[in-house]
Amino acid sequence: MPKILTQQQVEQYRQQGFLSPIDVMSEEEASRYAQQLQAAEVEYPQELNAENRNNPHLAFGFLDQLAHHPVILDAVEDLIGPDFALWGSVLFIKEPETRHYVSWHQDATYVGISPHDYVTPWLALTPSDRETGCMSMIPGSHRDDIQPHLETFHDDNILTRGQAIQEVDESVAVDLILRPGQMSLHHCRVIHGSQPNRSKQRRVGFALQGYVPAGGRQYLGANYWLPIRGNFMQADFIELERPASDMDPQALGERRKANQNWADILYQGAGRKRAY
Ligand SMILES: O=C(O)CCC(=O)C(=O)O
Repeated sequence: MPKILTQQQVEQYRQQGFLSPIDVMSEEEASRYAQQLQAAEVEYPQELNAENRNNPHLAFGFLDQLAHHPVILDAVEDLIGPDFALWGSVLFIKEPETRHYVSWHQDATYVGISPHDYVTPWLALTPSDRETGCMSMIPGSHRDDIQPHLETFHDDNILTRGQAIQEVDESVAVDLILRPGQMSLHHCRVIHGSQPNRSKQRRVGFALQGYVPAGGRQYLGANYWLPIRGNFMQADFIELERPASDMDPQALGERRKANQNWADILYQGAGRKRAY
């Protein structure tokens, strides 16, 4: 018996590789989180900027709260079962009227986690629609293998290697339109991407990337995990600490450790490396 999703929604995720929209919180509450984020960006510009947006939940209490939000976790549990950990998080921010985009890709290509049964909730803190550059998904593509990705390193591409799948039937793509406080959930192998933000407002999404069920492990780098529910950890896994308060030295250390591990994993074998 699912906790908050309907059986039909669980089935839809299995068939299509994504589910959207799911209400997590009110628009007002999401706007308060967006304001908190903006205040933190002003106060700690070295820790939150375009080149430093990975794993902020390890250093900021309000983002740790989102990573443990009961609605998000109940939906995740409905999709992957009661035992899971979080691998990491990314703030996907597109500033107003900018050219930044995300090319068609499958998350599982470079992240080194096996097996491919983990899920990413993407929570909108501002409106995410066609004008602001919402995500689009190719239904059912998670049932295919990993496709060849061309590493473009294009300046406007937000992805680490600017990796892009070339052969995609865009005519079947589904746009995931979210109001602030709603989330989508996507499978680690579904093909997805997003267009630039043509609007006059920021588009802010917080991706919890991803929640991994028991039995999952990292095979390209260290097994640093934030246990979330049930039993996930294995003997050689290392537990990450939650932040006791924003930016405390322990929390910063945890985030640096996780980010260094991510860089080692995400750029493994790459011809070039960017600053994020
Ligand atoms: O925020 C975006 O536009 C893309 C995010 C994405 O690719 C992801 O969450 O896996």
